[in-house]
Amino acid sequence: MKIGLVCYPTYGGSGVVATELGKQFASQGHEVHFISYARPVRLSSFVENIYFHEVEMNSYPLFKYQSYGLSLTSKMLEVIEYEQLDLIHGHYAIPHAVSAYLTKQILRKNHVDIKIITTLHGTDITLVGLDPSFLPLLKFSIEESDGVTAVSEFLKQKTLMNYHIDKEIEVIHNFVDTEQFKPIENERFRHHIAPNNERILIHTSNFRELKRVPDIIRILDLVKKVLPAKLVLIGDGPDRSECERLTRELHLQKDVIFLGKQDGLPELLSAADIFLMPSQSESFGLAALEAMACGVPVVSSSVGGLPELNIHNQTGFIAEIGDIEIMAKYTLQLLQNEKRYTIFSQNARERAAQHFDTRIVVPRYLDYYEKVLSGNKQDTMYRLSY
Ligand code: GMT
Repeated sequence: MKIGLVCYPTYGGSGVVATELGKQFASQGHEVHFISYARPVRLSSFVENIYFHEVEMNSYPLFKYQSYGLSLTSKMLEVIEYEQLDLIHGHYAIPHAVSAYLTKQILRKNHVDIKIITTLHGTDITLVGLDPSFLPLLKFSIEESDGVTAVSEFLKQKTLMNYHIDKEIEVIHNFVDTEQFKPIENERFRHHIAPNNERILIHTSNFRELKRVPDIIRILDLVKKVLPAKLVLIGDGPDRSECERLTRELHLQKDVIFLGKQDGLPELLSAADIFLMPSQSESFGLAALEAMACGVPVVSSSVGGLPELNIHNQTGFIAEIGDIEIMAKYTLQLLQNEKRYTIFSQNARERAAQHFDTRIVVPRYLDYYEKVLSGNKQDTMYRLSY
């Protein structure tokens, strides 16, 4: 199959899912064409069968605001025609589903029928798309997609309810390569972070407000009143400065380690004891899944799709948004009971491997592609000129 994957390239779950999906397809012999404004972060080196097409932004004095959606449409038209793609799969609805719709209409005029699939990831539905100015456009472009998937049952229901969408939505959860994300001994890193054998809490995100990273620093503060602990924060984003300020205010400079954006996540996650995710909104929680695959139990909020991943009192604990006291209490319950901790750690790893492993979830996307493509009775006809 020749597959076009359209995604955001930066730190963020949707780009990671698209990239890992593309790598898996390519390893199975499919030809994958990524379309984005930059090379996706997890696609740092050459991979056989993967091609990358950069969306160029043309500037012109008249255009005070450049339109990424239009530039993306032009690039999609070009790639579909010249590479003769079978389908386009957009990750994150805005603006990918809108550009895909426009592309489809333009190609139709040339008797080319390209199938478009949209995967809804989270804030495209729960935040950005709800803006009254975006809502009708988003609803329309989702309804016009040939196939729509959502990364959790929660997100599916939210989409059907908030947008009054009359369409089948297939739930395909996030996935993780459990041969890559697995418990890995990393004494050097552990000793560097916690030289006196302190317990290690960890969090990875893009530090947006909805991740509630300041809550994590406050949780560390409470945990430290009972036992020695450190907090490793991986990633970067708008809230980082506020988090550094709070760290100073609470006199935790020596205990909170800001690592910024990092590669080599399996080694770093494996060195930690607990992964914290107190998000305000989370459609699934890919970062938590990656930690679980490394055998790290998760203490999270109960929002969105998190309960579909993190099973309360088995793989970790869930609590109400903002309830940092209870999150600290749950963290301590695990850290102070070695036997219980070991069971939770094994449960977390097992849940990741048995339900969300790449080898289980990726074939579901391929099956879904086949289903959508088989709705196409006519053979796709390619014409290179308009
Ligand atoms: O918030 C992020 O981390 C980025 C965002 C995205 O769409 O790029 O992530 C969303 O997609 C991930 C992959 O499907 C999900 O695991 C995250 O839960 C989801 N984030 C939110 O819903 C806030």
